[in-house]
Amino acid sequence: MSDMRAGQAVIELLKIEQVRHVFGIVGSTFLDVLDVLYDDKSVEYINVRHEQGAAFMADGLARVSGLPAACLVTAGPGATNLITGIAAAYVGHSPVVAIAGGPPLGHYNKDAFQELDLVAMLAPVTKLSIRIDSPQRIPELFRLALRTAMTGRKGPVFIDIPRDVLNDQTVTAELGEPSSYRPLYASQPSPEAIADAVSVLRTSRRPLMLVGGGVTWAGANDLVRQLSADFGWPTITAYGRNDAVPNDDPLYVGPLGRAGSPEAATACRRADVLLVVGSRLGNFTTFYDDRYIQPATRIVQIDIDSRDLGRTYPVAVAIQADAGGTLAALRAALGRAGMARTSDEWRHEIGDLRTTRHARLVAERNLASSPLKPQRVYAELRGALPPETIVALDAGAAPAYGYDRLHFSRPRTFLTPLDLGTLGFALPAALGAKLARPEAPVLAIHGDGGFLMNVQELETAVRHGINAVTLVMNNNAWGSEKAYQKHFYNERYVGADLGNPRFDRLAELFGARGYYVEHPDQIGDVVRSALGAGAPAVIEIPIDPNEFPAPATSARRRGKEA
Ligand SMILES: Cc1ncc(C[n+]2csc(CCOP(=O)(O)OP(=O)(O)O)c2C)c(N)n1
Ligand SMILES: [Mg+2]
Repeated sequence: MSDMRAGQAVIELLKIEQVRHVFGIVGSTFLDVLDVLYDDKSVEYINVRHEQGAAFMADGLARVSGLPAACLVTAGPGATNLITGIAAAYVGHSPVVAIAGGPPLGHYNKDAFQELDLVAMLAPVTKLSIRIDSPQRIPELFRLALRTAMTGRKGPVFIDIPRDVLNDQTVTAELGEPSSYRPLYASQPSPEAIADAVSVLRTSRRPLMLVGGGVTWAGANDLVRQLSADFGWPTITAYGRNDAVPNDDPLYVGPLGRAGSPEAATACRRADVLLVVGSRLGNFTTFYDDRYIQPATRIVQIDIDSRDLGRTYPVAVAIQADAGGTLAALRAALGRAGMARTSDEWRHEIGDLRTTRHARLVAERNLASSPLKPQRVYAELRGALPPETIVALDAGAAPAYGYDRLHFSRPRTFLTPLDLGTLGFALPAALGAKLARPEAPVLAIHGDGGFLMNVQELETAVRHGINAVTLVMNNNAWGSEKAYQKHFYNERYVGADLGNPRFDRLAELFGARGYYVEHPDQIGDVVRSALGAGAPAVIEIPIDPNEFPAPATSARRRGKEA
């Protein structure tokens, strides 16, 4: 046990969880915490330009590092500005610890300055939302928050600390390791569940693994590859989870779902047993209907959380456990049961789908329009990006072409807004990613609309020396929404068009590097030099304003789809 100031207790409790960066904007409610960082340089306060940016940065850092990440903001608007980013972390199962300093305890329920019921406002987008109303409970309640964020399905938590709980208070705290207050061991599957899964898998003729983000959180990516190699099972990935499987694996077909690969969709329709590992089978992976998953397909679903087991499709076997423990147990049990490799016929079918996809993407290198089509931009990026590159995609049409067109080699290198479709996500998420892995090249991909939603964080990047690169495909429109008006409202455009400054010059005004590229042959060189520039950089590429993908979410699309 030792005595320390309350602000120091907050920092120490975060440091135990390897938190090295705290994101936010300075506010008078929590200066006791910030003051600790004047002397303690092991934690850096990344002071941003809008709290939404802080939340996306923390989310990006948590997704890339696998560790909890923290935001520290002030009461009222400081905390409400976080909400969209915290919602993104919630949808992304990302362990962000959001902390807001609040009005003094005696001012609650008086409509005081910057007083809002933040605990209620944050509750629906967090796993836990609490107020700490006595200094002595800071250690206990921080541990509750960290346990909640890091256990089972991970996710954000919110802590409201009234300013007088921090000001000049002393806390007596024991600073034990995480193992003293939260489980570090994975939950194992029941032997009966494994036996049932084995009997379903043994009857399959065309098994297919659908690999989701839970595999990466469980660190089970290698096990997926081993199972696939042992038994010849092909793999596809869930929406936005392309990095869960090395994309050059000969049995990987592609990403399923919205803007995904048609070949992965074909493989899914052909499968008779789907082994779903760490995926919710959510909206943009499946659309909840039978366009990919056929009614006769039997599903074995593995998830850490019972909430999503059998939630959107009936399952033959539901296994609530860690993906790693389950795949290891399954592999051993299948070996004991003498499970044969899947047929040559199925593997050849998969090989043909891979060949078709490859040829389709290679052909896009010949798209030579001016302005460029986004498809051509991705063809050039595939050749230019080193395999360890981390890519953050924004929402929007031009970024969406990337779901089927980017190549991933290792886990925790693909960050997307997932089913929240949050514009403004990519640039700040990329900054968080770069802080987590400073040695890795990091690229954010934006449309012009989404880029300007958090462009102010370029200044944060310059000031803190966070050298991520942002590529903006500019069609001077909210293109993805304009596409709906084009396809379903006879091109009657309302609220769809935008005007923009030159983004390369805007970047330079911020003190970042700026590049403007019109010719496809220059893309590779510019991307390489921006990634190596040792400074934050923005690359603007004007793109064809009439190139829209068919809108994806509408039921009206069904009839038009291959
Ligand atoms: C915060 C937020 N506001 C609005 C939307 C709706 N929306 C989705 S895509 C899109 C257009 C994006 O435009 P841009 O970033 O320029 O990319 P483009 O589609 O033109 O490639 C809009 C407005 C959203 N997803 N998120
Ligand atoms: Mg646009």
